[in-house]
Amino acid sequence: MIPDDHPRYRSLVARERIADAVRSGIVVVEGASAHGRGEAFDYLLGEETSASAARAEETAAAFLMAADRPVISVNGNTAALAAVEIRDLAKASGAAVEVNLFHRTEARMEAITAHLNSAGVSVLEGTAERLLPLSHDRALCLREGIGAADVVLVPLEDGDRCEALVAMGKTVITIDLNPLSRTAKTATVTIVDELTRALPNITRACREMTPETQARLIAAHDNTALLRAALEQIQETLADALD
Ligand code: PTJ
Repeated sequence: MIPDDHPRYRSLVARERIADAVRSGIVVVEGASAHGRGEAFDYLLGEETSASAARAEETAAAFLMAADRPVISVNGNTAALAAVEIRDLAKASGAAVEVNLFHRTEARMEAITAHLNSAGVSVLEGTAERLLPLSHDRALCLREGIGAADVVLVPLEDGDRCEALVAMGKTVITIDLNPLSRTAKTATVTIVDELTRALPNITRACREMTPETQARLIAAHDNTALLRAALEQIQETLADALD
């Protein structure tokens, strides 16, 4: 039991969810390590959505709403932490949801799909094909899902699939607390924010999007500026740490 007046309540609940999901096979042990890395970067970012992250979230919503075939790619960590938030974003944006795993087994595919279904997410199913030029199982995706998508949201991603999707001409949006990761540097839109803070903000922006705002955000988008702002945020946190 985590007392709700604990100063690190939110972080402890997230950690508990990851631990439970490791026990149920939804998250791999490596996913717990990825979560810890995210926590460390979140500390350095001040554990709140910065102005530049909020801008990235609005821009992500603009790209999702402008897409013909948007897809949200879900891995174990994302399913464990944010199944309900994924449901809400899928509904607000019209995006399809596909499970795509680095550590892929049929048992995990089924467990994650069942977990998402129980949160009200409708998950694309079918026969996955090796459609991406990658030697690992993230290459496996659905022809009518990620294969045909023009915009793909890939939270907590590893870099080479992001690169492959961009090379295929797709717009790739990522959510990654590490602004130095290969994914962060390669994606079209990088949201340097915590997953469960970022998703509701994107959903709200999708619901409120107007054609004018959508066009303005897409035209003005500069991912390097967003990454630079995230690094400046970390520098500020460090500079103010002992004040
Ligand atoms: O479920 P699978 O088999 O597909 O495996 C998923 C993991 C996460 C194990 C796999 O994709 C992986 O190894 O990812 P990486 O390369 O560790 O990248 C994960 C990135 O997400 C890291 O840069 C973390 O800082 C970041 N991250 C971790 N937790 C969060 C996060 N970013 C946003 N919100 C979080 N809660």
